[in-house]
Amino acid sequence: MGREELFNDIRKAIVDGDKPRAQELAREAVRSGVDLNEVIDRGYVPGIQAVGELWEKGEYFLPELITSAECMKVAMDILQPEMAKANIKSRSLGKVVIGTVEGDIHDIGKNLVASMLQANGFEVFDLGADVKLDRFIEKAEAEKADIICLSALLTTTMLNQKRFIEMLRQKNLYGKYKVLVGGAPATRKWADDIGAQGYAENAALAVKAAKAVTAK
Ligand code: B12
Repeated sequence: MGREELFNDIRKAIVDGDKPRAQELAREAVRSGVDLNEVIDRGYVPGIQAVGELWEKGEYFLPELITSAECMKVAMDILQPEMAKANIKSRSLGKVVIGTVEGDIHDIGKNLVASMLQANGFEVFDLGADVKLDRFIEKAEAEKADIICLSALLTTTMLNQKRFIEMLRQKNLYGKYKVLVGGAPATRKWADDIGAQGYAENAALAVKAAKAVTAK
C-alpha cells in the first residue's frame, strides 16, 4: 500500500468508526516503516478532525464520536510503544507532566501531544484526563519535572489553566516549571494573558514549544 493510500484509509477508518481497521492500519504503518509522526499528522488527526466537523454539522451524534475516539485510542496504543522504542536510547530532552485539566474528559489531543513529546525524546508522565490541579504540582515536584502541559477542550475548563498558574504563584512555584497550554479553545493570546510560558495549536508544534522553553 502506498503512503497516500495508507493515510486515506486511516482517515476513513476513523470517520467510519471502524476499530479493527484502525488497528490493522496502525500495524500496517509500523510494518511499512513510514514515519509514525506523519502517520498521526496526516492520517489519524485529520480523521478525528473530520469527525469533529461532522458533529458540528449535526451529522454525527455522541455514539459516533465515542466510537471514533475509541478508534484513535486503540490505534495509538499500537503506535505509541513503537515510537517510544525508536527513541529508547536517546538522551531525555526533559521531563514533562501532562494531563487534561479537572472537569474535562477530552483526551485525544492530550494523548497525541504526549505521544509526540515522548517520540521526540521527552520523558512523559501522563496523568490522564479530569486531573485535579494539585495533582499536576505533586507529580511535577516528585519527578523534578521541567514542563507541565495542560490540555483543555471546553471554554469552561480552560479557566483551570488560568487557575493553575495562579496556584503556582501562590505556592511560590511560578517560574520553576515551564507551563504549556493547549486544546481547541486556547490561543497564543490566552497563554500570554494567563502567564503560561508556551502554547501550541497541534502536537507537532507542541514538541517545538517544549524544545523552545527547555532551551531557555
Ligand atoms: C471527540 C469529542 C468528544 C468526545 C471525547 C472523547 C475523548 N476520549 O477525548 C466525547 C464524546 C466524550 C465528548 C464529550 C463532551 N464534549 Co466534546 N468534543 C469532541 C470533538 C468532536 C473533538 C475533540 C478532539 O478530540 N479533537 C481532535 C484532537 C486531535 O484535537 P484537540 O483536542 O484540539 O488537540 C490538538 C490541539 O488542540 C493541541 N493540544 C491539545 N491539548 C494540548 C495541550 C498542550 C499543552 C498543547 C501545547 C497542545 C495541545 O494538540 C492536539 C493535537 O494536534 C470536539 C469538537 C472540536 N472541533 O474540537 C467536541 C467539543 C470539544 N466537545 C464539546 C462539548 C460541549 C462536550 C460535552 C460537554 C458534551 C455533552 N453535552 O456531554 C462533553 C464534555 C464532557 C466533559 N466534562 O469533558 C464542545 C465544547 C464547546 C465549548 N466551547 O466549550 C466541542 C467544541 C463540540 C462543539 N462544537 O460543541 N466530546
